[in-house]
Amino acid sequence: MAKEKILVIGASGQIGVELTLALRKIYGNQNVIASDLREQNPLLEGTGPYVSLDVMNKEMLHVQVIRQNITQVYLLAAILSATGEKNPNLAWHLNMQGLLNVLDIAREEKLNKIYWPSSIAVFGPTSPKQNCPQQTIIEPTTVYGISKYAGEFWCNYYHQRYGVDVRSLRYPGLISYKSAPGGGTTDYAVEIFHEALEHHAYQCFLEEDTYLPMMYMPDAIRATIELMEAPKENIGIRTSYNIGAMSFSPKEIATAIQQHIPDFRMLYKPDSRQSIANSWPQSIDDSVAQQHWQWKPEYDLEAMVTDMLKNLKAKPNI
Ligand code: NAD
Ligand code: AKB
Repeated sequence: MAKEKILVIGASGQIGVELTLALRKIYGNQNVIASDLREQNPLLEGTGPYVSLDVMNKEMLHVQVIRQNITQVYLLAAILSATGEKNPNLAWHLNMQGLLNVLDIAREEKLNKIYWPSSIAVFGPTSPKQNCPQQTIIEPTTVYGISKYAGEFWCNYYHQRYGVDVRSLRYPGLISYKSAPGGGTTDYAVEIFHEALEHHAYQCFLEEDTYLPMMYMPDAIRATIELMEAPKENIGIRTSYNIGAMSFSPKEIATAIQQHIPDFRMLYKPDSRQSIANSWPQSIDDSVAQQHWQWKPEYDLEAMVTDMLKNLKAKPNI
């Protein structure tokens, strides 16, 4: 493998922690530089270099890329759906300008590869609800979804016009035990585990029959690495690939948890996140990713619930 030097921006977040650790295993600890606006996540401490970095400060970002001989950037800094609706201007600003800063530097410094995640939030109420296809009507109604859809076309533009090898996945809601989620509509599917173990009860902010596309973090990390390692000629989609794994409702995940914690009780008190969830598809068609780079998820609802509870019981302080 050619020597790569990777910068992960937003490394202290829900995905960043696990992706940084996975990349360090592949490329070597010293070759993966974690960076974030906030302090280093404790799980990253002692595993490799960390720099404090604001992706909005293009000059400082450029200096770091040159100084550290960076060849690849994974850009994870963003404001997610629920937080974005509280401050739409800030969400648009960070989600767009952060991406444009990275794409510009990638073009100028001829970086090898860029990774930037999109989301199932690009889809809106007019997209198909079931098995939502790769190409379909896309009319997002959240600022987060609008920023992701615009971002996808910026990636496509920088690829076509400047040859930047930027790759992207439309992640579903991600479920993980190592680091907390950062302000999304699908966060209930992580919170539920902590509350189930601690209090044997959870008050869900979505209605019981709200189906959403979801994925367990190990599958998301593997998908990301498989996409990034796929031969260039296999990457036929330069906006962003649909990927799927499972679809469930709050009621279904509660029932799956009750198989392990029989007295677990679920209460429902929908809030403003309900309308965001209602605007998204319930399940995703990822057949294009399957064809282009052989994507295949491993975890279904039962396997994910079993693994989450096993890990959270073993390390309750995570
Ligand atoms: P997160 O909120 O947990 O982490 C984002 C990180 O970016 C945080 O640690 C934050 O401190 C950092 N950050 C914020 N502003 C920054 C700035 N100006 N400069 C540098 N760092 C900054 O988010 P996440 O869940 O890890 O998501 C990462 C990416 O994946 C985002 O683009 C998100 O839209 C996308 N995504 C996530 C999910 C999910 O379920 N987690 C689903 C779909 C897409
Ligand atoms: C969110 O809920 O905002 C994220 C996402 C699906 O992009 N988890």
